[in-house]
Amino acid sequence: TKMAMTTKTPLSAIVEAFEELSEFLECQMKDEELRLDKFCDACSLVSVLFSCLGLAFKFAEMEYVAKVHDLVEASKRFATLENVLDLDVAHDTVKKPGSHSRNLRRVRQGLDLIRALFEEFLSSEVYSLREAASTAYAQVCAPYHTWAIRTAVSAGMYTLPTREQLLLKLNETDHTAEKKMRRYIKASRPVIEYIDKLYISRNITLDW
Ligand code: 1PW
Repeated sequence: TKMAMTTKTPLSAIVEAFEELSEFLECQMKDEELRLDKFCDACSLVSVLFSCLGLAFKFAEMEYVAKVHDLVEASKRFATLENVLDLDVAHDTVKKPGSHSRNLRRVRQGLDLIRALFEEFLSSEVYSLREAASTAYAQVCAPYHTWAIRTAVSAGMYTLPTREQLLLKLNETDHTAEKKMRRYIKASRPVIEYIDKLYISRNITLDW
């Protein structure tokens, strides 16, 4: 319909937000840092993808949304992602449950999970969403999750919508989704790398 053609789809909104972030990171002046509120705006849009996963992944969605919400709250006091890390480093709370730096690490995992999912999704036309999601999860999240969580996730995989159902929910076709997924993969990479560097440059390993 005409309406569908003129309304921005959720995937378009996500792609545009991450392209803006990655463009900023690519041409930033040395003294300009990524703003936390801007980062949160982009991350909030990704919640839509998690909400498309169905009831079995309600917990995953709530986890992601809760972590992003914590960072939105933090953005009222901290201007940049650097500021968040610096405070937690000073207080030795980077890995403390519930700390902003820990939640940032979780959100980063969510962004990377979607990147890996899209790569799997595009790697073959016959790939089911379940296969794509299982592979992406095994690569990005499983190494850091407890046995209980991993078990729940693998059971939940059987309840995922089909590839076609997901595209329908996102108001995309195979063709439109493919282009946007490629753009997200390209745009999210520098953002994820930037976040990793925040930790590494402060001598914090990423094995958690
Ligand atoms: C369209 C997208 C398809 C992807 C399907 C894969 C679903 C993956 C589900 C992830 C499940 C997350 C479960 C929660 C993990 C918690 O152990 C962790 N929270 C997060 C967000 O990683 C706990 O963090 P915390 O509170 O100990 O810092």
